[in-house]
Amino acid sequence: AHSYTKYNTWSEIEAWADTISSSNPSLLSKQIIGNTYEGRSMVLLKVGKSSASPKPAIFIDCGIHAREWISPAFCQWFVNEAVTTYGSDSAMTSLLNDMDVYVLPVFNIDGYVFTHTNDRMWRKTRSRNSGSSCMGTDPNRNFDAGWCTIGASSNPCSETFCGSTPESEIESKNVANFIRNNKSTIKAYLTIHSYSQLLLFPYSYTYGLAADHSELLKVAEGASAALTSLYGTRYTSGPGAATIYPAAGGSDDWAYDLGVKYSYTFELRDTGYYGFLLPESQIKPTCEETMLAVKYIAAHVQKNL
Ligand code: 0X9
Ligand code: ZN
Ligand code: ZN
Repeated sequence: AHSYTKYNTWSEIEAWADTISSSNPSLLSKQIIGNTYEGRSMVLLKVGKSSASPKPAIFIDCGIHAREWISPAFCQWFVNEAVTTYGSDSAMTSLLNDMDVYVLPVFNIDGYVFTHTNDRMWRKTRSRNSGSSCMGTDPNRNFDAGWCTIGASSNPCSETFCGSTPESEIESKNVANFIRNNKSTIKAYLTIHSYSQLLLFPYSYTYGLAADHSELLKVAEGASAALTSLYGTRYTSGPGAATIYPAAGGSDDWAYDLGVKYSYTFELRDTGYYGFLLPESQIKPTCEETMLAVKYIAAHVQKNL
């Protein structure tokens, strides 16, 4: 059965998305943005008070990398916090009155399923590569942002294989199409990964600084401070290339260059003791502290609409 404090399977998440959206029709709606390589439906939840006119929005995705299980757990937590605190928490109420939040609970569903059934440490998609017996592409090297120029591999057997072309993966294409189609409303793009306790922003495909570098840094530092205030978890913020490593083809850089100014990558707990195998006992504290950072960024975006 589904629980917010365990790592749910894809079938539990899919059923949860149905239940929570039917139980909260005034705040939640569900749509399918396309299918995965193996034919699963990519479920997207729109969280926000219904309104006659289109609202500005924040897009959040989780589970780009299959083995980073704390990430989908956070997206589920966020949706639940939104529906349970709307009407009592003033920041959440104001946010959902003024904006919509699109939440993609699992981006790389085929990979996520594979980590439950075959290989807990799988990272990539599960597509076939012509001329190779190695499977999958790194979805976070598959976006059209300096594609495959640095920190990515053209070898299908690599964990950072960039794919045969930008958006060669149907999952990347579906997400990119959704964001392109809603470009005029999407004001922020947040993508949730693990691990390392970092809050990254563009660029990662170059050491050059983003045009909005100083604002992005200031907001990241405020968000990190909010996160730390709960349990003392320490985060480092900065541009991807200098803070973690240069790596092209990421969704954050792509969204930023499309015009989504507030583009951030979270690397959640921990710093490597458990790594990708973060115990379920850490789901609640990790999600609660991350909520504070996400709400800090959201409030800044809302204030600057
Ligand atoms: O390498 C990645 O894709 C991310 N780290 S992870 O350990 N979750 O794989 C960092 C992504 C930072 N942004 C870009 N490289 N664009
Ligand atoms: Zn990742
Ligand atoms: Zn809470």
